[in-house]
Amino acid sequence: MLLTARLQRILHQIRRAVASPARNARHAVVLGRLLALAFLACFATGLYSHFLQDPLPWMVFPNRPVWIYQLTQGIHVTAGIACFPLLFAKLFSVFPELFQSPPVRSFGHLVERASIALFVAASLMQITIGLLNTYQLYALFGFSFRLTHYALAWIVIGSLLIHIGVKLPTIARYWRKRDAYDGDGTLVIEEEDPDADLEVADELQRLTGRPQAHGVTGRLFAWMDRTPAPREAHAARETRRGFLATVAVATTVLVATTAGQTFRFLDPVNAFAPRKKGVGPQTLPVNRTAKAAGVLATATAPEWTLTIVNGGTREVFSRSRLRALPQRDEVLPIACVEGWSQDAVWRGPRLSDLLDAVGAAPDAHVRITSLQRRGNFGVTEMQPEFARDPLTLVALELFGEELDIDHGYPARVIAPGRPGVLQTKWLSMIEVIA
Ligand SMILES: Nc1nc2c(c(=O)[nH]1)N[C@H]1C(S)=C(S)[C@@H](COP(=O)(O)O)O[C@H]1N2
Ligand SMILES: [Mo]
Repeated sequence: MLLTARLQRILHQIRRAVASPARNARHAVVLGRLLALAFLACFATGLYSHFLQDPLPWMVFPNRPVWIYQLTQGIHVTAGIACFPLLFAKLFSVFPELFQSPPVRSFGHLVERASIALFVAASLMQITIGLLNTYQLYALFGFSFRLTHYALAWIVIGSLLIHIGVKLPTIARYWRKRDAYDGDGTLVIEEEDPDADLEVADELQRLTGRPQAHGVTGRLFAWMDRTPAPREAHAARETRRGFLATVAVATTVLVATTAGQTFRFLDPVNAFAPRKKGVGPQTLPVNRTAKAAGVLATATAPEWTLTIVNGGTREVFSRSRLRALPQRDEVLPIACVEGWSQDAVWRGPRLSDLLDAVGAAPDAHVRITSLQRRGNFGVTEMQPEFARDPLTLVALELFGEELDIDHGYPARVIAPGRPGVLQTKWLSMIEVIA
């Protein structure tokens, strides 16, 4: 009993010590709304990206506008980056809640705190590995980035829904600004569970012989003496506004200086993104070079051919035979899962024409095999909506020049609306699989 009283007293004092006008339920709701928006945007665009790479058999994907994946993945990575300042600000604003006393009031309260702990841990992990991935550091993880990110996404969204459900009364109470502030702009604080806190305060008063302020914002009450002088109320207001302004500026600057890797109009101020438009061979960034993929020798071999297979039918295309086919010019973006993207002008025969050469059915799925033997992206699959898209090319040229070896020479796939990982470079074989 004495021990719990002492623990409660310590918690209570910590809470009073860390209380601040910037730490309040209204801020938690304002930041929570923005975070929920960012998380939902990341979740939806993340599912889209995941299923493009791992489709369920019945799934059919849109291929127009050609930049659809550029947009969804740009939103995914940009919203994920915005989560850093927003999440830290949110944690800052609810920090005193960590020291609630009593720490556990009921079984429901225990579940609530556990779900929030899970949510915080999972979302911190999620945005951190996501950010590392945009710097291509996933090789450091020792686990599959995509599967981990996908599994965590469900944990984040599930615990977020529980969190929103649990906090619904607070969210509703502080949703509208005019309900959260009184006539002269002073924040109105309502205790979530005043009885519990009152009990603690009474107990402490009994123990210490001194009156105790109660509540999450106990110190605020004490400091304002419940009827704050105008100067103090003004100072509290300034603190609150200053905090929100800082978060807004930090988030805006961070987004503005990184989103240029996706959104062209922000390219001039792209200072901190891992990628910059126009930087790379033939002015296009490269993820994996021919050297890293181990294809330098095979890709430059004069006897290189591309084989198209449909069951027993096979056609072998040398470079000159590919060149003899009708050539198409298409402007299509490379849109990497890491968030960078860039439009480029590609030239080569239609994949559809090559599939016709072996009599492939219009609804055939195909497997695309690269010269690359190591790594994950050497073999990819393509659904018929992409394989038969008239814009999908086996590209031989980029920006009017022969493909650079790092962009997939002698030939690569380029299709609209697909993640960069599926735009296979250094082609060797294309087979009908179903
Ligand atoms: N064979 C092969 N193709 C590949 C890759 C790879 O590692 N191996 N990387 C992919 C990825 S992740 C991207 S974003 C694009 C990048 O194309 P670029 O290097 O021409 O810009 O190529 C894709 N094609
Ligand atoms: Mo990529």
